[in-house]
Amino acid sequence: DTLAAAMPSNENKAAEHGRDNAVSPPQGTAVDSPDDLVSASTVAEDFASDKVGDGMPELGYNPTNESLDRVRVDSNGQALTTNQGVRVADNQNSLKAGLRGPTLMEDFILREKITHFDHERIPERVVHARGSAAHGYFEAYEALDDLTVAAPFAAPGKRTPVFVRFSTVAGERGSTDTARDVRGFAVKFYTDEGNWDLVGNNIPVFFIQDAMKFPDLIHAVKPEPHHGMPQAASAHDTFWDFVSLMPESAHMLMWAMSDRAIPRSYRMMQGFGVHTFRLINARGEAHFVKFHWTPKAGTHSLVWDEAVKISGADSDFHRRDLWEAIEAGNYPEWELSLQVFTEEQAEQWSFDILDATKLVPEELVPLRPVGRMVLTRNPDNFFAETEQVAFCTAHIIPGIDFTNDPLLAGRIHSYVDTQITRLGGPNFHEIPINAPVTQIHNNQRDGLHRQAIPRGRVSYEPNSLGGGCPFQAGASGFVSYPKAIQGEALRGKPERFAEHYNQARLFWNSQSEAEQNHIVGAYRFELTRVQTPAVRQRVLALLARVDATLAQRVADGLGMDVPAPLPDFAPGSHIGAGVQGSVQPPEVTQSPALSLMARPGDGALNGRRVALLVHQGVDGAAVRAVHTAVLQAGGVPRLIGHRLGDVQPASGDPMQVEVTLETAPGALWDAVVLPDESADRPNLSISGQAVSFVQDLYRHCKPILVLGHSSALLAATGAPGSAEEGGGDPGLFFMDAGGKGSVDADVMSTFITAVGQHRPFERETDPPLV
Ligand code: HDE
Repeated sequence: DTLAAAMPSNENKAAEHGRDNAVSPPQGTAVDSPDDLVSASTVAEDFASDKVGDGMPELGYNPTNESLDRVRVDSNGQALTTNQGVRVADNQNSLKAGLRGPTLMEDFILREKITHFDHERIPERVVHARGSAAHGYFEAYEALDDLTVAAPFAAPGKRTPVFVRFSTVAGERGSTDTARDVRGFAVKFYTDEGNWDLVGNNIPVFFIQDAMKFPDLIHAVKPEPHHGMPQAASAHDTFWDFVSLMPESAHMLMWAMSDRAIPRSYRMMQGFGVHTFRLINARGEAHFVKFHWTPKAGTHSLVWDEAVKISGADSDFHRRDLWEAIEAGNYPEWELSLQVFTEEQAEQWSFDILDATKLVPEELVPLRPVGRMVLTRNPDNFFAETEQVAFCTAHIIPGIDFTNDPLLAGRIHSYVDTQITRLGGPNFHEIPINAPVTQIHNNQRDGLHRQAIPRGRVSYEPNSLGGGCPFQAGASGFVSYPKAIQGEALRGKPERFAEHYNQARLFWNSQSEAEQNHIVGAYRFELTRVQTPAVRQRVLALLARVDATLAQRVADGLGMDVPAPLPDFAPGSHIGAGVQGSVQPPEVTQSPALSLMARPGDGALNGRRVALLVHQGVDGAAVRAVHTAVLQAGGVPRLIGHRLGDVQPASGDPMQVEVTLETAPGALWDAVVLPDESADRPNLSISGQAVSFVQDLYRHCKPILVLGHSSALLAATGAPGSAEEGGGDPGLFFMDAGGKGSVDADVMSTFITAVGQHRPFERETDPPLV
């Protein structure tokens, strides 16, 4: 089918897409050199940086693949073997004493197979169990000599291979992708100075200030221990009980109840290092830094009703989206920016930069773009790569160092520790996906699953028998920043940690109207699920301290009165006044950068999915024209009908229905194109399935293009504006194509632009009209 053949595909994996220029790996061996993999120069041209010119490794090729090649297996044309490499003659029948007799102990082949199977599972991650990952590279725009000696920033155009894993936090390994949750954004840089893991989230702050509270937080949000419900959801009593007793979570809760917690795609969310880190330059000077990843495709989200429906229709929604984009050669991209500031600046601020519940407003410290990250290759094997990858906040390299953030301290301990259980021993760094591209030399020895075979008789230092090797690197190795430490050992918090509401309010004040509506809706949904009235009450008291309107609107949704605000214990507040110092007023009370709308992205369709509804007698020429336009704009057009197979348009060749209304309901699409259908010759408009398909797209504020002046199908949904020319709805487009085969280029391009801009929220009402 010509329409299908026009779909883009990943040049790195041409063979898997049946392309002519495919380079298939030689049978039974590993994939060969990078040169063979990059078939056409098109990849190189498309992805050469406009900022830095030619990059270092082969473009479109990920150098980590090279180190993984030694373990990559391709069984094409090969006979089945045991784990000892013995060819297996019969893989159907166990060895028996007579055909109806007992199975023999002697059957080593059966026993090996079953034994291995019995041990196939490993423990899932305690948090962030559900995730999806991809390979790619980071490319520096410029040398950051003034700030850091960190290897990825050593030269303009320098490329460092990365492996990136996105995740939800609360759900189990098989849970749904579109749960309301924080998303993990973990990047492993395989630098030439060793591995650096930047283990961040898509939200720049956290629920708690001190690692001491992390197990409590996670116990509260995970399924309740007596009955194991609910899965992958914060909408239950124990979560809200805990956070309402921990007012420091007020700020993060605002983010978690916002559309940030239901991203449209992993490709359309920001990433943040969250903690303040340090950058160290060659002179040993330190600057504070916050890390920001900004998606080229912009920051875009789902709406809640849609997220819930997607959960049912495709619980792998984000995993599939990431996979398909990369397979299609539509490589996701982020820009890395830094917020760099000094200790003196930080001293002046009303908040403490060691407090992970606070962000540094961009109005105080603007973002400095320093490079970009592109994901170019899907893993070959989910378990070997995505499941076994071990991110650790303790993995830093020369040029980067920690701060005293008390949350970070706990993490530096936790990540290595948890891998030892999850991956079965202290040698998880030897698993190929975790191994640095630099050779490891030290005197650590043995342990479960050891791979390396260290030579010689020396495994201690100092030694003379090994010529003193491996030797200490001195100044060319990792030197901890000599930060001054003073004071007594005590349990407590610094003064500025006591203020919890200014930035929650800042966030609320910085949201667009639609985003504020969604926040209210999210609190209402979650608290309606909460069964204990006193917990609802306490959350309202917390919200009352953040913003009176917000609290009132949520209370209205719950049929409750707004209680007195929670007491504020911050020094200088009405209760704490005169007790101990005082808290300054916030520097910034509105920050447009905190709205998702602030980063609309490049406006391209970026793999957004456009449904073209078809039936017998449809205007084929118009459908084909829209298909082409969507494809050219970087979208994914698919023909949808009641049943798979051919439909005969009014004129021209038959067209193939690729997806059915039943298997891919409306919530899965970013926009829809409705065929010209008049009331006197009804087709899809008399199908309840088609009507609810379009209703969902309407309700979720997605662009709708009607081929023709009006549509019986749209009218059947009861949507306002379904009459001719849309009645002012900015997301409804009517295109005169009426069988003439010509399309209105202006309407087409406004429709495409609207899809790239994501959602016209003007249509939204609460409750929804349709
Ligand atoms: Fe994690 N976290 N975390 N976390 N975290 C884990 O490590 C932990 C925190 C984050 O894709 C675990 O390998 C503690 C903040 C991501 O594999 C575990 C504390 C941020 C991932 C762990 C935090 C994160 C994890 C579970 C508070 C954003 C997934 C499995 C002191 C900056 C990485 C594992 C991947 C995973 C502990 C708080 C991000 C148990 C103790 C803050 C993205 O070690």
